[in-house]
Amino acid sequence: MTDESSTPTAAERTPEPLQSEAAVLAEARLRSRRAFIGLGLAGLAGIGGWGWLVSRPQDSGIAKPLRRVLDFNARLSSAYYKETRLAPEFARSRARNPRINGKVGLKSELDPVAWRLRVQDFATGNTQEFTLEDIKALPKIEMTTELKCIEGWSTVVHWGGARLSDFLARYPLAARPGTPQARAAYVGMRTPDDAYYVGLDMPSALHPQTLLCYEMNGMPLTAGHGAPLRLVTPLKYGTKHLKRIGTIAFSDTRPKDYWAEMGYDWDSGH
Ligand SMILES: Nc1nc2c(c(=O)[nH]1)N[C@H]1C(S)=C(S)[C@@H](COP(=O)(O)O)O[C@H]1N2
Ligand SMILES: [Mo]
Repeated sequence: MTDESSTPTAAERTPEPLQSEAAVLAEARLRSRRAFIGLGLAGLAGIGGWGWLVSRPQDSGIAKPLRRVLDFNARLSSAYYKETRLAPEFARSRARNPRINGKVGLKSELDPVAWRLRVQDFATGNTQEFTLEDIKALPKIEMTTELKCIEGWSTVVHWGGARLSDFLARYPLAARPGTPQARAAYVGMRTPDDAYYVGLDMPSALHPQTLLCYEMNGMPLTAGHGAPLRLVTPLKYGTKHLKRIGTIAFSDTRPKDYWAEMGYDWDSGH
């Protein structure tokens, strides 16, 4: 497994990638190496009977221990590649305002002062609340990426926000009880009214371009685009870019997903 194998080829790249891609990629490699080691330790713990593998996602439907190990190895490599693949980034001058698309969960008025991000601790089940200031206190990341909708349109957008991975490093709420270096397998997010909801596998959630965004094209998010905080994850279709995040929770089974329930691919990667 060489580093070169995970670098996008010229053909895969869309025009005008930024130089910063190299820096982001280097960081992604570093992070995925750490994740690789972390998953390896967690795997050994499971084989040793400490229960990690047993508590892995049920949708794998695997019964035999050997099968578990094989499947585990497959997941390990898939996690590695997911984290090192990057969506192309564009010159900021190409950014436009996307259309407002999808208003499920945005029907009611939202008081931005009263809003809190509610995150359920995987280990204890307790809910912790965060203000937008808490999110803004994390390192600010800006990126110009393509928002692709399954309906067939796409728009280059300049986003500003915090990495979900930085949030989960600062607040280890996804940590697995007893094995804190390992995390829950999935992240679920919902609007405050629970009307729209998405699920992400943990490698996608920890991807360096998966952001909790509070700015679009240099301006605070508008209500229609998901104020005060929305998800942006440019390796996936727009369906996963949940606007107006209310709640985040972690699980070992796939969280429910609005568009997956309508028959769309659960991962919705592209
Ligand atoms: N809360 C909520 N978030 C949502 C949706 C929705 O209906 N409700 N639609 C999704 C879809 S299908 C797309 S393409 C993007 C569009 O984001 P935009 O309105 O900022 O262009 O939002 C996503 N996030
Ligand atoms: Mo969409």
